[in-house]
Amino acid sequence: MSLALVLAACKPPAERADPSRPVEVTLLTTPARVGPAAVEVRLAVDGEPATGAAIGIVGDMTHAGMVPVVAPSVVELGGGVYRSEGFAFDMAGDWVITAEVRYADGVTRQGSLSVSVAR
Ligand SMILES: [Cu+2]
Repeated sequence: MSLALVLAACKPPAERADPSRPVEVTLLTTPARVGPAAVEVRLAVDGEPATGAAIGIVGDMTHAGMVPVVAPSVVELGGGVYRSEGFAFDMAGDWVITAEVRYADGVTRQGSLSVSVAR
């Protein structure tokens, strides 16, 4: 328990939830299976769609010893909606997809989604 508290305390400000800048991560390819998967990220700032942001999408498994999967690119569709290109799950199990966002004004935030991936 004390370890969890220490880890939580060490999180940089960018990883904390910010109600004024929600980062909504959605898996469009369902059910989640090993292979290509489309990930969508929706951004808003104070209730308005956030355009012109740069986003990196990374998938990590919850067990040790795995190389993270990085989406080669993320395209902006407009209206605060962004979509990964080339992301793929390479193993069945529990994953956390993290979107690292840099807004047009330079502010950074993160959003994440936990996914159970089937074979
Ligand atoms: Cu794994």
